[in-house]
Amino acid sequence: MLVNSELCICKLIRYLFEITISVVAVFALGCSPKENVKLVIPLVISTWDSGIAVNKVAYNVLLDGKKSIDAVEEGAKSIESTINCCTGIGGNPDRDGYVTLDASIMDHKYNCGSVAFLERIEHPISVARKIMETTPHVMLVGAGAQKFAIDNGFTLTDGKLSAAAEKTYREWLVKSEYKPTINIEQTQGNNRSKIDPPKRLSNGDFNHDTMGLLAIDGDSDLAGACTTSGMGFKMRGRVGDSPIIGAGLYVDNEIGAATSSGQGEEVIRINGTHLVVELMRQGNSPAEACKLAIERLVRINPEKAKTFQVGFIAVNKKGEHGAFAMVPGFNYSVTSADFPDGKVIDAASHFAK
Ligand code: SD4
Repeated sequence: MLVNSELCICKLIRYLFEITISVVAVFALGCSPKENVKLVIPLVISTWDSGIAVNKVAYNVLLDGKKSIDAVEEGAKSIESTINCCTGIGGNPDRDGYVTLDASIMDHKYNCGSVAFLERIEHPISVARKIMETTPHVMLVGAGAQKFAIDNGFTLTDGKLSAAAEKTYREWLVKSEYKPTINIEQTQGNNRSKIDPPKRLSNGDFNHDTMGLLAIDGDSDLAGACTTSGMGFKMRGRVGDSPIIGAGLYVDNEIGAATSSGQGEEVIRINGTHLVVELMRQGNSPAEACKLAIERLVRINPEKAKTFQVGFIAVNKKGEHGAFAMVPGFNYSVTSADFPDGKVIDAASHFAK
């Protein structure tokens, strides 16, 4: 049996041990001691509620002990292989009836790769990774990107529209209205002009947009991926923010990572995700950083800002995550030990409904 003084010594030793662990954690994470250090890794976050299924794929890769870059690639591939409005070869076409794909990927060492205006390749995200890993370049576009893909063993698909895209395209042709509409990718057919989109389509599938995902692996290394068929019915040759490093995706392993969805032209204008990461570097939380980036867009043109959607999601090195959007309707998915089956979080927005 321990006497009082022995108990005190035990407590003291335990106390010193806990302090040491905290100090080590604080220094390892580069944050101030007053902050709550709770690093829940591995972790995946992604744009939209459709990210739940994507996160699951990516999270399982992380649980297998693989790197965050592998996780984000596998997650992105999983959605590229499904038929949906906004990613992969089954997505909505441009106004001339061709599906053109944009994608980017970035690892924890500032390596990055991207493709834009790529046609008839099932996995643009893997082509982006191949460019990153095997060429001295960051970005290949159009016919050159397609040739690179074929030369590297990717199969050329037949280029036919998916049945869903064919139907939506025919509906669109009736009016051929060429204007970006809020949350347009997250809406279909008659719902197209609603600000608040339905979470599921009438066939029960998740209704979703561009897929941007960010992961932290067991080594606390970050990576991100972003894949899209871009704005539906865009002008032929149009490229959005998703394949542009610093616009649709940015990863800085010292600080955090961010990705975006929505009107790409607006995101490019402010180098959106690079801005979000720099705002986190200045000490803002991920949600605050996303909000400040959105507010910059509002300041540029307050009237125009009411007419488009942009949503950012971000995660920092501590595993804190957040999002912010211009108008209501944006959400994101998070999967970690805290939410092993994933959780959808609605993003706050600058404008109310
Ligand atoms: C683009 N940002 O091509 C993409 C579109 C998007 O949800 O995110 N849609 O501009």
